[in-house]
Amino acid sequence: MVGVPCMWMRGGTSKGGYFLAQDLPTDRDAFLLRAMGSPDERQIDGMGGGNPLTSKVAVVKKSQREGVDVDYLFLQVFVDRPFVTDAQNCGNILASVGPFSIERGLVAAQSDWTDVTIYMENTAQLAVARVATPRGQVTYKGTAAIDGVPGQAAPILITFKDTAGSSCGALLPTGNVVDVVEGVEVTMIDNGMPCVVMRAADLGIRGDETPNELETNAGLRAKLEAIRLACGPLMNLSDVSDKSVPKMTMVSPPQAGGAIATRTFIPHHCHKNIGVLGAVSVATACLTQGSTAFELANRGAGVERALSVEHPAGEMTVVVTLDNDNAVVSAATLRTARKLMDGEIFG
Ligand code: NQM
Repeated sequence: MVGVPCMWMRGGTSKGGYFLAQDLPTDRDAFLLRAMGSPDERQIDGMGGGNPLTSKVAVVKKSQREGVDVDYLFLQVFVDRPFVTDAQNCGNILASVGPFSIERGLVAAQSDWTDVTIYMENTAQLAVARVATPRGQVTYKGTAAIDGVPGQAAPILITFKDTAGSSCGALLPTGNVVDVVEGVEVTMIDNGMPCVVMRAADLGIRGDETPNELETNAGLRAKLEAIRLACGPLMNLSDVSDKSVPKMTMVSPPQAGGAIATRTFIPHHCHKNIGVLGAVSVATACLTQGSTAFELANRGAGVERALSVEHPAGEMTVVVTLDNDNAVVSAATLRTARKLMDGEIFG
């Protein structure tokens, strides 16, 4: 049996396998399902951790594009279903793409920081990740902390530009700030991640429940899935039965001095935190007049605003820059990453 070179890494609050594109076999999806141990709730026969956040893959190659260092394709390997999808991006797994690219020799490290420009193939957009490289070597050690990850690590600042309409073709794919779907007012928005933003109260929850409490609420799950299936075609995502988008975010007034409180289904499990681009889209909804989040949010002021998006394990701060029309033109967030294993994987 031939092993495939692979690095296992934590990126932000997710983890998964990082591959060079050239190393993946031609039966890529079947191989990845075997490697992760899917479909199986526990993924006992593979590397996956029995949760969508630990069943993720990054495929990276040197870019041929002008001014771009590497191309990154994100793949979500479903846990309990035999699917691999490229229909979403992932800003958490993105956090380790910079270090991985330097470690694999695709990008030359500078001293003391190396900016890696990454083309995100899933959505045809760019991100820049600033990686700590003291004396020209990647380091994962540092003093930055992010909620949802124990301990401290080197900071990785990620900046996104022009993410509006990443998968849906427009920031507000229906052309409306609010639509009523299955009797619930929703804001369908895509500023890097297609999200359906709903008031928690309209779904009969408070908004401060634990992910476990929400996952065991069968009525809520059924309602969210009915709304999601109806929203997919309206968001230009066509039939989303076998896709991991749109994400379903329920918002409520901030509970810890932040901008907004969130609980997000991604889409069948409740996120223990919130996705990076998911948070950028929700922060954008907070700043979009008339949205389901607008009146609930502490929106701050000025052309540059730090919005603290609260989630079950703390918060994620999204720094947004606005243009004269108050539209979000760029967003930045802080992540950390760690190399966990470098070796061969067998599928
Ligand atoms: O929204 C989970 C994660 C994500 C996605 C998901 C993400 C993002 O936390 O950019 O990071 O929503 O599937 O890894």
